[in-house]
Amino acid sequence: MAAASMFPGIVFPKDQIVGQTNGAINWKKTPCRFCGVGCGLLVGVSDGKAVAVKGDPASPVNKGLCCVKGYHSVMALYASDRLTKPYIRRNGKLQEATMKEALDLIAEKMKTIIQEHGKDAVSIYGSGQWTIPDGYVASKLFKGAIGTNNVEANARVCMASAVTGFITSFGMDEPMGCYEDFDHADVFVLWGNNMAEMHPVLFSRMLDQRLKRDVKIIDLATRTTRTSAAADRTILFKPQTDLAIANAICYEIIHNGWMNDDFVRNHCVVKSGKTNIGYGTEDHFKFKDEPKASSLAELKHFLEDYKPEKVEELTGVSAKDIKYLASLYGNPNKKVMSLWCMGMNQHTRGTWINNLVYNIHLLTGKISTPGNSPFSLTGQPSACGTVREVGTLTHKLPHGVVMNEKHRKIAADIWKVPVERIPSKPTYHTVEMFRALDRGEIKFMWIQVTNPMVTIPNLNRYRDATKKDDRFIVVSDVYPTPTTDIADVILPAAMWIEREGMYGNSERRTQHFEQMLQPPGEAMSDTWQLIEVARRLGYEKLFPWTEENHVEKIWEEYSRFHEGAKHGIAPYEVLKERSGVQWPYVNGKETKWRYHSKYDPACEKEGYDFYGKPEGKAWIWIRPYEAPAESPDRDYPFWLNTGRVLEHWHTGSMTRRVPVLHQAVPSAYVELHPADAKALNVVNGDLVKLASRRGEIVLRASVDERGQPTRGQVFVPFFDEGYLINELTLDAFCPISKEPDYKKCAVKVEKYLG
Ligand SMILES: Nc1nc2c(c(=O)[nH]1)N[C@H]1C(S)=C(S)[C@@H](COP(=O)(O)OP(=O)(O)OC[C@H]3O[C@@H](n4cnc5c(=O)[nH]c(N)nc54)[C@H](O)[C@@H]3O)O[C@H]1N2
Ligand SMILES: Nc1nc2c(c(=O)[nH]1)N[C@H]1C(S)=C(S)[C@@H](COP(=O)(O)OP(=O)(O)OC[C@H]3O[C@@H](n4cnc5c(=O)[nH]c(N)nc54)[C@H](O)[C@@H]3O)O[C@H]1N2
Ligand code: SF4
Ligand SMILES: [Mo]
Repeated sequence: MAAASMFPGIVFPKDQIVGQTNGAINWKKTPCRFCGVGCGLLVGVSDGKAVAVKGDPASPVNKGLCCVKGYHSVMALYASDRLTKPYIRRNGKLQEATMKEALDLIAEKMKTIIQEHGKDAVSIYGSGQWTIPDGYVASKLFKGAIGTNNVEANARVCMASAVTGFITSFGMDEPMGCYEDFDHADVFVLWGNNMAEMHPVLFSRMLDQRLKRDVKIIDLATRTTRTSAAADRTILFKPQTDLAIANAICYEIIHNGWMNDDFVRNHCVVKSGKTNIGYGTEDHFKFKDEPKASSLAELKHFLEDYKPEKVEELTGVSAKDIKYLASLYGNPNKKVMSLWCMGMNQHTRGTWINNLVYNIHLLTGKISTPGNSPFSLTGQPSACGTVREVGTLTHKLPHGVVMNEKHRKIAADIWKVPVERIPSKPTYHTVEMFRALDRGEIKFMWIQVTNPMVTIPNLNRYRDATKKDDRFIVVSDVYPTPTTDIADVILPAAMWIEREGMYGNSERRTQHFEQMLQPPGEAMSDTWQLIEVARRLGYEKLFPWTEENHVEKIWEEYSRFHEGAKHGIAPYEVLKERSGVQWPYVNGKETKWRYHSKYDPACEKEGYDFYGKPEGKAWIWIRPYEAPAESPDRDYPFWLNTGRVLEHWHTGSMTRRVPVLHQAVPSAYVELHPADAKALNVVNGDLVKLASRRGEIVLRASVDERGQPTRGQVFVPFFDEGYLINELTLDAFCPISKEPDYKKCAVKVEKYLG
């Protein structure tokens, strides 16, 4: 399998790193910088340089294995155009400056903008690649010190639907299971995630099980990928119709008597919510769901519309295949793990499809025990650890939500600020935050560890917004990007192991890394940049720590938000010592499966206890199929789907600077189905023009190469800043999670004749 490389580790040839080691290599542990799998790495440091990487055999995540990005990760520190100095835009031009000038200017701008336009005119847009201390300091500064809820992060465009899925079904965020489920499940159903390329080490872990036992891997997808090549079955469906497929599976389960009656009676309630909920494409869009008590009888009645034969045409999946899928879930002797990522989250009904996959597991009682696991995979190394747990979203606090007075009091108490300082209303979710910048309500935005001028949907509108006259944009990054291009101030950041920090991965595992290297030039950690500005704003008392002790002190303070059996986190010393520790960490013990008394000390009753919800009962939701915001029509006859490739990380700012990764996939392309290519008279390598209602792009056709979209669909990866596919995508989102749908919009496709 090409997915995960089996090399024992890479020591770079002399021409790639100047000052090659003379022998003594000091190995130190860290989580990988890249994906949410959170592999443990050992980085070899010699003469102040990172010179080698191998998988950490002590890490329960990857047990010594890495993928190509992990093995090459440290090379991403050393490209020749690393940002080492700050820049300030003067008379329209970015000019070198000193760190003091840059930090002074940021603080001064924030002060005057707050004075003239109010607190809600300043904002921060961070990342699931923020370390936990970065996110914690950002939240404390903006929510606790300044007093605005203008805090968002790119995990909104990645994991928000997963979060609202968890909250609406279970009342608490993050998976009940863990990676050990891979070692127990008999059936793996992948709901539109390309695991071979995006979560390669977990994919290898799954394939490894197939070598040892009788397991089945089902790839349910809208596009054939490398994952399909390794799966036992690929079932292709039409975009968005996973909603109907999940309901049809539930229909079959109930109809065939495969429901676990005892489990459902004792541990679940049925709810229904609003329907026809819109798409959020207009400014100021608002939506609030209203859960209503429902019943199994109503669910059964509702599911009559989803008989497999009735949804064949809508979904493009035969009744036979749906029945086959249902039989896997329904078999009482099989343990089932469902896995998903952006196919289900970047979806205008993202919360609903998360709910519906939980329904399948709840109806069959296959949940919260080893191998029975609806498992929402995370994308970024700390979308869980930072954005979800620290709560760097407009409505969130490190414990709970801003709307809840008790939660505001907890935060005010720990932060030592007046409780009135923390506003009780959320302001803007990510898309609306960029709209507010465009409208002029927001004047100042600080962007850290994210590259939105490549990754925000409907990009033309929001790029124009950043360039408006009285907007002030600060960008902290490690390399020049399309986002640093629009900055008024660029701050050079210390990257990953050039500073100390923690990440938290998909399976509730928190991982610490120490500072192993000196950052280049004046580069400074994102945490410390924020602290420097906080002090200039007059909040030195709230951020009293030193450069040497701040990470430890922040951890101690932050831990107070997560005490107790439901979310206790490990002390600093334990984190330093081990290759990751899972929460809830209770009395020195990790919790691997939540909501079952056998594994979870927070359960108050014997057996299952879904203690996030009243009476300890999980919610089964009645959620219909509703169409996407934009579908192909006469003028724009193709689906546009977008995503990633194995070798590159997101916008390619790091991986395209690693020669081997860059050479593997040097530029973006558009994948076409061979029959569509033929009809368009296009062969591999020809230039093709794609146009949506929002923008157009010309790129090289890829036919029968890595992936293959279904007929009537094209796929473009977004790693190449030379081809900004988000100029074409639509900023429609799930009304509950506010996560945009990057997987579906309508485009026209033609051969480009120059
Ligand atoms: N190599 C690499 N690995 C990464 C990343 C990276 O940049 N590079 N990024 C990380 C991050 S942040 C993320 S979020 C993950 C993303 O991981 P994935 O979600 O696995 O990857 P994507 O390429 O974004 O999405 C691809 C899949 O979306 C599915 N899809 C499209 N439309 C629909 C639909 O309507 N319903 C369903 N159910 N599926 C649909 C398609 O089947 C397609 O294969 O990867 C993480 N891992
Ligand atoms: N079309 C389309 N668009 C998408 C998606 C899609 O599937 N399709 N997926 C969405 C998803 S799921 C995600 S997660 C986002 C990801 O989108 P982004 O977060 O915008 O993409 P990254 O390339 O990860 O950006 C991280 C930036 O941080 C910089 N960086 C690295 N280390 C550090 C550091 O220590 N400090 C600082 N300050 N900077 C650092 C990198 O150089 C890079 O510019 O993209 C979203 N956009
Ligand atoms: S699978 Fe993810 S965490 Fe593991 S080495 Fe690869 S990129 Fe890093
Ligand atoms: Mo993501």
